Amino acid sequence: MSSYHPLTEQEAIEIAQSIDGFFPAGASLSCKEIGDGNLNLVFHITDSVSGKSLIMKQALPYAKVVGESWPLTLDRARIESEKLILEGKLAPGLVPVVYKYDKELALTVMEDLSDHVIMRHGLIGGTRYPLFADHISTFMARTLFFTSDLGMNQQEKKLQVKTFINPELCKITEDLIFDDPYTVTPNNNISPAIADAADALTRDGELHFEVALLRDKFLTNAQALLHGDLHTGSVFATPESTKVIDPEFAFYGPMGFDVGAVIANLLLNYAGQEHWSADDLARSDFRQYLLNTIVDTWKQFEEKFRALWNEHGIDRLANSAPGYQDFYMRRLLQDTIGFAGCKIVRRIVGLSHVADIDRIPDDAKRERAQRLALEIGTRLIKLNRNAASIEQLIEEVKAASK
Ligand code: SR1
Ligand code: MG
Repeated sequence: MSSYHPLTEQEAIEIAQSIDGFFPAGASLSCKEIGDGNLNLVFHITDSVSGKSLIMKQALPYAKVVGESWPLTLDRARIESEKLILEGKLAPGLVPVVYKYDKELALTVMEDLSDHVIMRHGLIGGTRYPLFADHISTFMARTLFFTSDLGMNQQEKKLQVKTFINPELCKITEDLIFDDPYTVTPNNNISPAIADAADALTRDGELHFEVALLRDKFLTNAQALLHGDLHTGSVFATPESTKVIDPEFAFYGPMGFDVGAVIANLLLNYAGQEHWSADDLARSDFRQYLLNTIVDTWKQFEEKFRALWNEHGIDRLANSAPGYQDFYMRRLLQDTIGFAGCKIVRRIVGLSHVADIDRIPDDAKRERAQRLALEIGTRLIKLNRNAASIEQLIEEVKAASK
């Protein structure tokens, strides 16, 4: 079974049975393909007698969301498994355990997190995650700091840049986030109700200037090893636990792209709260919770990143130049805000949307949510290089919501 082909559920069971010592000998396993993402097959394999279970994720040689006309490298499975293993060392307990990686089959076998829910779905259902800001800020501070030139041997880092070169997946991001929303292309997915707002995106020179700068940063700034797709669909959560999954877009890029992704997806849920009626107190309360989570996430991230730098910084000049750390952190905040804006805009007019908005059944409310998200996204993009505090982001969100 070693040459590459998409697995059947029965074949996935046979592979699971061959993993030494995981399931009891002779166990009668069940398997269900549960992948609901854009790119891969995901098999959930269980043994009802022992209660043991695992997940097998197999890359397809094309983007599932579009079909075989969009070929995609299988090497992303290697990148994902190697990044997950590294994250497990840098941020223990915050990612699933990898049991096995099969290069031929582009297959990663990992811990089953079925006792968690995809955070995007949890937020849509109104669940709050009081420990999320603490967990995700730890994850980002540790994975970004210790893979950057501030926190690891700078020659080893260059070798790691080579290992995690990921041109095909980066191209998806470059097109879908930093190009398509600002032009007319059949790749976009625009509701007719917001055609005027989408059209405005293609004619806004000030916006294009800022997006071009952010695109350049994404293309050229190998600052740290990113997760690369850190939205709330890449997080399994319970109120007590957070597990980051799906790092197949990992590559060396600007740190603010990961931090911005987290904030963008909290704000997409914020916009999706249009679902509830305007006088619903619960709506404004949940929105306030989301804004508080954004502020906590940034503040805790900054505090933890600075603490790691002060304790483990390896770059003499970066450690000692007066004002350098403050300058670096301010630039990182600005990048975070700019990338957050880009990630919001792409989920409204680009190829791939989010359920936080699209699941709103009422046409008028969904349109209001889309327009609000675009207003927030474009404001953040225009704010980015002038920002000096996370509170300025919150002010823009509040101004857009009026
Ligand atoms: C064709 S892939 C579309 C999107 O899904 C992934 O989660 C990434 O966000 C990508 O842009
Ligand atoms: Mg994914």
